[in-house]
Amino acid sequence: MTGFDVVVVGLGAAGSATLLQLARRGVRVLGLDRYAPPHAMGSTHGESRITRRGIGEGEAYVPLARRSHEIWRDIEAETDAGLLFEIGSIIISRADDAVPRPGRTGFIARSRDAARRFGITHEMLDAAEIRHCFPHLRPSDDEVGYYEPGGGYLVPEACVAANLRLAERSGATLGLGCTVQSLRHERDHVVLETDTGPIRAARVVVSAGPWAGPLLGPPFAALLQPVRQVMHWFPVDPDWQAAWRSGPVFMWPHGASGDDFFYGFPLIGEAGSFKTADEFYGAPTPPETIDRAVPAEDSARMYRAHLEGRLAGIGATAEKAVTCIYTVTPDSAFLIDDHPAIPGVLVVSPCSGHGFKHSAAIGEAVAERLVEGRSTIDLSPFALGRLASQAVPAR
Ligand code: PYC
Repeated sequence: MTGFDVVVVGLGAAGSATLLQLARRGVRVLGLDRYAPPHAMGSTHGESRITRRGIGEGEAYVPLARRSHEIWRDIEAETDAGLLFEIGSIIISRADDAVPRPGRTGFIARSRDAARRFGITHEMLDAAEIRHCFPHLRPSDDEVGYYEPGGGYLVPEACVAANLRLAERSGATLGLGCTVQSLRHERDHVVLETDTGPIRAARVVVSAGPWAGPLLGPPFAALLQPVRQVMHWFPVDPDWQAAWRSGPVFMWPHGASGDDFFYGFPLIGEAGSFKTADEFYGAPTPPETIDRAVPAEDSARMYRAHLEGRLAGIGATAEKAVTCIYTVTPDSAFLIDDHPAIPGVLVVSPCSGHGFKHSAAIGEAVAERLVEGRSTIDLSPFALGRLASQAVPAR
């Protein structure tokens, strides 16, 4: 196959957004995926993803989250799809978490400071106020909340499907069920060897999530580590469903170090169970060999470690549990940069478990970078250089 200006490899959150933005700019673009997105094999499934704008992971992300909300509203208007639900978001943590510190601790302080700096509407709530506003959330007296009324959740499968539908409408070609086996630079183009034959293009965007590392080779194979995660759905008692349906999404660092962490969603639609998860940074697990079964004991541990005593009106036995994959960098920040050894290849890995909310704007920024040579939103904080000497996840 020839005749494409750009091939996007991997059509999850960032890849589908990039495909759409390139097609809208008149670029002859082909999108490849080994499955048929939206699918449940990578990092873009599970019915919901948190979104918020006062981004405690770093102020470089704030413009991405804000712009993404605008783009999703535009896509909703074009497609009639329900993508973004601004039902509020809250981060609950110990009051001393209001003091900035590195890592998960200080998350509230960094979120609040970002919100102040960028004029994002927010409120600080004490424990009694949290319990009053959201009776199903039961912080202890020494905990506080950072509340953003404009936070909420995105529906990842609907976002990806809408991106792909609109991209095709703008002229993009989709190659689904196609696996890219290798990439190499030849003269003035990149050759992608795939299981359906070679493809040539001037530029290639690799947004292949947990499949990116092995495809890209050094140094990315060591820097992008796929890690298994589990999402659990627990039932809500009928008497509590109204409270649970009204929101917000929540993130809750706790424990002595503040490094115990879980997050969750309200009841969505007609569902009688809510989604919740913690984060686990065990041994890297390639997507091909990841154990997708979840033993009941995993959900029982989730209940005991995080939910019991903090959430009211819920059952102790999960109704279902589903695995997904984080692709983790050593510093948990995004990695978006040119491949130093394969000219023409741009690596787009907005990852480490906090990427979805930024993905619409990432797609736009990557398209601008490819078409115009620079992006309106600065992507330099996500450059490879910062990781040059790190190959092992630090988290
Ligand atoms: O980025 O909001 C987020 C998030 C919550 C849990 C994992 N990621």
